[in-house]
Amino acid sequence: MRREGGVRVDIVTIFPEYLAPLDLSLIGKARSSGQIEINVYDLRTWTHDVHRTVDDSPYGGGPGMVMRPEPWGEALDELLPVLEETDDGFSRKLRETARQEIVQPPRRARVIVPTPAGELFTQALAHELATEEHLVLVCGRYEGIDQRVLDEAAQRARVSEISIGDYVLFGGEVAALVMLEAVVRLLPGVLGNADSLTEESHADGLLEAPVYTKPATWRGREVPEVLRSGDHGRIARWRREESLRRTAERRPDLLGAAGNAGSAGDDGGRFPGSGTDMAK
Ligand code: JAH
Repeated sequence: MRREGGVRVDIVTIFPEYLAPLDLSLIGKARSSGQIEINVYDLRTWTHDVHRTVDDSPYGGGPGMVMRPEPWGEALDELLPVLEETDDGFSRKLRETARQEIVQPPRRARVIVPTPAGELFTQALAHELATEEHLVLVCGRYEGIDQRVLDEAAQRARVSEISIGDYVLFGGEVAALVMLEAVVRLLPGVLGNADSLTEESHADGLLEAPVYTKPATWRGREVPEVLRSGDHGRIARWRREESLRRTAERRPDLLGAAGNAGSAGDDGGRFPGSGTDMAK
């Protein structure tokens, strides 16, 4: 059973072994400590023919195969609860109770479909997904899933087709792993405080400054003096400047984003591209 405030994740795929990394490291730990429930299902369990067929040729022609709707339909029938909603947003079952006490209506599940044709996955979306109580990740293969599956699921759940970037994979499994990793590390109690602070520092939408550890000199290369100075104000200014320099160089698209235009602080007219005495 899901603990209060916890999250349940169901993943459907024709390659359950692809999701084996979810047993490892911090996600594995979050699972075994009950902070998150993750279930992986083989789509072929919802097939009925002897060959356990999940694909067929595309209507309209074209290359490759498309995932047939029937197994997906049965899978989602089983995984998505049917919530009979009334106009007030409450299921009939909860309606009487809701009149008497403050009770939240049951929240519909969130279905995530990894696809290169989706909206872009961002840290903001990771934060949003971390507030859900039931995520269903639908991993397609081949040329994708018959669209009617997602259209029908949208009557029982909130369906989002999501891309993790502009490239094509063999299927949605690895993209599902990426999204889950981004979400699980945001769940309360999964990370220590130090890491939560790292998250805070990303809130300004800039790339992080370079990092160093001991030894102070390695193969003739020195750690920048400022980081060993103990002057926390100077260190903060240096990191800010390095962040801005990196962002301008590697991701100029991020500098137009809210909060960053004209936030160069004391490097005002020099930034970007003017040389300073900073280590590089
Ligand atoms: C490929 C189903 N944005 C990354 C991404 C996500 C999913 C897929 N490809 C790329 C994919 C084939 C079938 C999904």
